Amino acid sequence: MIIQWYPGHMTKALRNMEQDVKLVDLIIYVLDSRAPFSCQNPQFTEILGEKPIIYVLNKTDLSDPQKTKYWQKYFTKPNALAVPLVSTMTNAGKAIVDAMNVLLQKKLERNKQKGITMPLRAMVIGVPNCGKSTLINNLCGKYKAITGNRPSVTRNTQWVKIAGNIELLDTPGTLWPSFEDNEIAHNLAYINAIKDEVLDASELALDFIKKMLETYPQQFLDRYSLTFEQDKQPVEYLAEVCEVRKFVVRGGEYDWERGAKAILDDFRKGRLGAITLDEPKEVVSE
Ligand SMILES: Nc1nc2c(ncn2[C@@H]2O[C@H](COP(=O)(O)OP(=O)(O)OP(=O)(O)O)[C@@H](O)[C@H]2O)c(=O)[nH]1
Ligand SMILES: [Mg+2]
Repeated sequence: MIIQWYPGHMTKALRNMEQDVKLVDLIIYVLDSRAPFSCQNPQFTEILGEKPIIYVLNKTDLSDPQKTKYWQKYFTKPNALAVPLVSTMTNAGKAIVDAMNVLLQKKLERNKQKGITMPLRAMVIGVPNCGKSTLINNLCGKYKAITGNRPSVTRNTQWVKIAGNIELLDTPGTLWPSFEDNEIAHNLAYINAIKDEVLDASELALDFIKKMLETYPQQFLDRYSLTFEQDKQPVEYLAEVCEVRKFVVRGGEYDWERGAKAILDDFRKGRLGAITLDEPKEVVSE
């Protein structure tokens, strides 16, 4: 299946980012820790330039802790820190403020010496539905930015003030015009960064089952009390899920779409257990 989703509001959002980046001291780049590599927007590289970055590996309540450790190292670079996080947890934002203080230490000291009281500004960016607005609300302790469990909830940029003379810019989630790597496109679809309406749920679920059998077979099989058999095809597993769940339509046919959506929903809500879709790419030194 070829996956494509690049609505007009994302082009606009990106153009705004090109302007707003000039106003900020730092970037808070939110990645979904279940697919942090896939969440990297190739268009950002040029826009962000040399700005310090906090990579937030968000939703670690849903991802594989071993792989998160790897990705944390991977995204720790000169001038960039990586922070694993659960943005929905009270006080989770403190780790971000701490990271901000580390990355901007020199600037903060200079400002202090000169008696400058300018606010620190950060732009919060990332793919749709990765938790940008939730993180901002966590940091300000109030529901200032609209959130929702579907992609493209935030449609306009919005400045939000938080304690410590810090201002955060919420931005709409953005993707890029074409996914060169189909696996990346699929990972983004599985984590619900791509609108479900542009996807074929049954096809997506079959691809997902194939991936689960390769990477987390036991977690997948256990969820539906299925047994592994060599040569059993994804479609046969999907049929069994429909059977177990009694997803049958009139005439006794399986309700394939309902079964497909149930599997994707189980993954998205963490009911298949802790799963990370992006495999470590290379050895990262300790
Ligand atoms: N399990 C879990 N869910 C989270 C976490 N952070 C955010 N969410 C949920 O993810 C969904 C999307 O959150 P938003 O903050 O609206 O995401 P966003 O990045 O602002 O999305 P757009 O504005 O659409 O780009 C919401 O249902 C949040 O409750 C987390 O750490 N763990
Ligand atoms: Mg948002």
